[in-house]
Amino acid sequence: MHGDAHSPDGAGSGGGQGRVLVVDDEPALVRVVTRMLHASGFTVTGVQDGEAAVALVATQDFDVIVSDITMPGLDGMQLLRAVREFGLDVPVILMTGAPGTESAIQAVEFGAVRYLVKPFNERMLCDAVSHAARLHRVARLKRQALATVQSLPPPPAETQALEASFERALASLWMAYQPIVRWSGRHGLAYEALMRSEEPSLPHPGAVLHAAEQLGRLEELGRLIRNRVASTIESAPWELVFVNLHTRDLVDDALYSPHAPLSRHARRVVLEITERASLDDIGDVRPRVAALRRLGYRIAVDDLGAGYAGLTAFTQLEPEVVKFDMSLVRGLHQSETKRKLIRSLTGVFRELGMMAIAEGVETPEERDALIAEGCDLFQGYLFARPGPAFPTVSW
Ligand code: G
Ligand code: MN
Repeated sequence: MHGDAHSPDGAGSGGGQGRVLVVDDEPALVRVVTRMLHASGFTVTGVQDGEAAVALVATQDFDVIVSDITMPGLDGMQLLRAVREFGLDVPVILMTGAPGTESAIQAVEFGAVRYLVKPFNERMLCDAVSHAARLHRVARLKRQALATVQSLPPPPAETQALEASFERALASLWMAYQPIVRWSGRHGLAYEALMRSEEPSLPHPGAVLHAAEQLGRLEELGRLIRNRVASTIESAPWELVFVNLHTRDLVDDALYSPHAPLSRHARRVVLEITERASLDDIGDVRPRVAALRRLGYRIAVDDLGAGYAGLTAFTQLEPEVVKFDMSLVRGLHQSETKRKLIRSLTGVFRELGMMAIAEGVETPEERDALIAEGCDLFQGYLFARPGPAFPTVSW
């Protein structure tokens, strides 16, 4: 016996020369074959019918199967077929008193390794099984080689560091909430959920998102955010919660599942889709957005006026809500151009029946200019900074 048991591919692991399954309806033959193979260093399991053999190969690893052809119930040929249907490449040796040509052809088709014609002696048996065990080793090594060649090169140190940062960001992730208010009536309308993390190397939400993008983990991040919001939403004091989606979230099946934690609260949720990113890569935006509406979600276009997205995205989304980017709001009272823009936009969105929210309102002058131009829904540091659930408003 040589060192196969300790070979890196694990062939014959725990079984010396290998693990053999012996199948024959004659108990005496099972005993004899078992004794012979055992003497040559194989680990042997013996069973007396094809059904038992199928059950075993489905749950255990064998290097070789030695089976009688003619058995009551499931015979050797059917066993061979079942093994191949499992997708197993374990070699099968068929024992027979008299091999017919027909069954021989069939057996070869299903990958029987060889026939052992009874009666056979110990050497013939052990040679056949050793040969088959080696073939199985080759099959395993080929699979490993393929996996090695196909697998991506190990990530460079930079990616590993980014991965570690991202893991820490996920572990320390929390949701901040910022009020959205209706000025007339001093009424709290909604909270926008904003991702925050305590990871210093990813100091703002954009950095966390960028890391997720580079690591191919946007889906995971999006789900975590939505599930966090879902677990808090019941204690939200006002009607609505706004949740930012990454465009990639639009192709995550989990978003559309009625069983997803956030789906159960969809009627209280407005999903924000930013104008900063293009929707061109998402082929079927309309049916996706329609599916979200069927779940009960409403849609907001975020950062309006800041993006490169033309009208296409806007018409595809047909949002219930639009949010003016803070660059339009900043210094509004000092810019006639911005005032005109806000006035026209507010007017047209009112005609379209869409809610318009001004983001990033920082000063009373900006607020008053917005009010003068017909805007009534506000979000910004002037009213409340984002904070742990749920900050109160300073009017
Ligand atoms: O892309 P989106 O509009 O979702 O981003 C909102 C971001 O703007 C949040 O990170 C939030 O902290 C920030 N923010 C909210 N209100 C204000 C504000 O009044 N001024 C500034 N500069 N940033 C704000
Ligand atoms: Mn937003």
